[in-house]
Amino acid sequence: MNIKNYINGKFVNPIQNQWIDNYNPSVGEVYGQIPNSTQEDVEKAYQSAKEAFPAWSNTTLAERSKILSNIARLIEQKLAILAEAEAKDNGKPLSLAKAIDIPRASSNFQFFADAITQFSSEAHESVGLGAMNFTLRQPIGVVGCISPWNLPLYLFTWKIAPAIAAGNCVVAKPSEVTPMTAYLLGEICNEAGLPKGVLNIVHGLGTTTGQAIVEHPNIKAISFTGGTKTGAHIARVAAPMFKKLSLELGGKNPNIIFADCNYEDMLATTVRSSFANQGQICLCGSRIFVEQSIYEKFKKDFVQKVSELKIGNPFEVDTNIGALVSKQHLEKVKSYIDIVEQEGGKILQGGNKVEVKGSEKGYYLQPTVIEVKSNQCKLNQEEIFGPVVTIMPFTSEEEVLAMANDVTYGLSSTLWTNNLQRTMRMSKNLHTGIVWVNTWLLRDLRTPFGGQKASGVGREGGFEALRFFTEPKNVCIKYE
Ligand code: TXE
Repeated sequence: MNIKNYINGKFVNPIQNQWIDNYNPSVGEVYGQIPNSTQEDVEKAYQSAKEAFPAWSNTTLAERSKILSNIARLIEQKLAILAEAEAKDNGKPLSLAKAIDIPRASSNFQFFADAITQFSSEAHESVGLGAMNFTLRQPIGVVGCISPWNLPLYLFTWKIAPAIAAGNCVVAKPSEVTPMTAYLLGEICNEAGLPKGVLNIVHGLGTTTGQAIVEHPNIKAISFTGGTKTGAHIARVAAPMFKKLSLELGGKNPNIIFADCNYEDMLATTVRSSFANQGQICLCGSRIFVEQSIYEKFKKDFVQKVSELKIGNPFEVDTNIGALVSKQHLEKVKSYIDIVEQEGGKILQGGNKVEVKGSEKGYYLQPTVIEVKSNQCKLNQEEIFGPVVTIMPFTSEEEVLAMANDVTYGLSSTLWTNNLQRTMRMSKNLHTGIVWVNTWLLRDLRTPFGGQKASGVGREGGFEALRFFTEPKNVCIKYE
């Protein structure tokens, strides 16, 4: 199954005719090829976007809103096809793609179809000076959107929807590891009536295709989600070009559990926040801290629940844990399990690769629970990004707050307590861009989304996203 680039509303081969294998991780086999686009392909995509920009940026908000709603509706209509494509490309359970990934991709477009009709600006009267100021928020022009392999269509559309809603035209690159649903989005955009050239999708490696987008002199803003190291590289390339940058990077998120929590709710949600999407979500609570008085009980109950999770082929209806996204990622995650002893840890559950019947060559790993003695160990300091969590006890708020904040990342925290004063104290002092209290991954798309420290720069979501994708201009008129 060869897929093509989507440029100027058409599906085209890469100019240099370079291709990369596309794997189905659940069976460990190549099932297609994707373009490894070069700078020439990116230039062609840029030219299409540039030509489409004058008309698109002058399209009425009502017209833009209608087209984005069409895209949202068509994604919903094609849920089954898109979910199957996602599960095949990423290895995640089909049930998860159906319940989360694809519906959220549709919501991303519907949300910004509505938001753009409500996005306003400010005026400031210079009283006594006979002057009036108003702020224009104009689209930037051609922008670049680069997304990762963990939530492919979900994160791809989370960038594209606000970018085009705000009147920009886009050169977008999905991860080369999970290109399929991005490819299918092209046809949906044509069917939805999106004018050609407004969205262009180029496939290929980050170091070639992604790099060409970031260093293109006229692509004036880059919205990126992916690894922290890659984000730092992109910032080095883009900074001297004074491009606007939105960087959503890795996380090493604390899950802090006090004894006064709603225990059953906490336990069920903690299994999800630990292992959803095989733990390949930057928001997963990968460092679990439990108040001493319930630590032994939690340890026993949590290990029991984790042992009941079903590892299987993503297309089996009762699969909870599918395949990891690639062989190299499986090896990377396993390399952390292999150092548990030397890091002073103890594997309480899991830790082994799994051979799934009928999918023997797939990339499967048991959900793994590791007890650690110190927050300073590599297992608590580095993003593993797989079905691996650590647990350790704490005895006071001060102690757990210090450990929670003592990492380079600052994306999200989860806090389980019913004590209001403690909730406010902890929420105000946790160094993360998001704090979930008595829940996890409950998402209101109006809220600012993103992290601090090594988890990135800038925020996505709601009007934050529309501000990122527009340039504010102050117009000051003297009339007296
Ligand atoms: O991200 P990459 P990957 C973390 C997680 C994971 C690590 C690598 O730790 O193990 O990042 O994951 C493109 N110029 N997260 O491989 O490599 C690349 O082609 C321009 C957290 O997915 O950063 C892909 O499209 N683009 C994250 C995208 O960047 C480049 C979710 C992400 O690739 C590039 C996923 C370059 N030089 C991984 N190099 C989160 N926060 O959600 C790569 N790319």
